[in-house]
Amino acid sequence: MIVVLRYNWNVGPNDTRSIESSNEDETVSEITTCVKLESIYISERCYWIVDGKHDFKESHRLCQVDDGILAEVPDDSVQEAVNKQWLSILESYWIGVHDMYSEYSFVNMLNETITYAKWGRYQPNNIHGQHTNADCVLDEMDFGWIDTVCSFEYPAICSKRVTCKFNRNLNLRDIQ
Ligand SMILES: [Ca+2]
Repeated sequence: MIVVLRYNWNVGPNDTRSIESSNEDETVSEITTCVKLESIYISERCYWIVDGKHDFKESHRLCQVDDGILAEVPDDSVQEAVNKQWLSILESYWIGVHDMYSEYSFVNMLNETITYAKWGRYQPNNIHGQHTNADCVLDEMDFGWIDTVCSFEYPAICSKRVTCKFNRNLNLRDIQ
């Protein structure tokens, strides 16, 4: 007899994963969660906010302390979920996008050229051309992304890539 077992687990407030197995001897369970307090899971990443306001580089360092980076925003689903979660509280915050290395060539904190952006109107513009060091990107409520001066102090969002892992120590028959 083939028994199909389905297990569901929550990896975030709106994200449920499931696994199926036809083998009772297969041992599977999910162990990856966003463990940091008040972090949320979106698009295979955990997101959380940095305490206080800091400049861009210090914000990134504080993300790294918790094994993350200044936040990746890879697509609209992440942009909208992060905004919904925190913009009403923070109004604006650093995300992990900058053009420090080459003007108007924006990369993330992994030095990957960004493939998604949510620029506000007339952005990026080096603060209307008045600054040549407006190289760090802020997400502003009701406006979108702007490039501004990296030494300014703002709140920040961090992210960490996570993948679902399977713990082979638990037998399905034991957890039915
Ligand atoms: Ca710039």
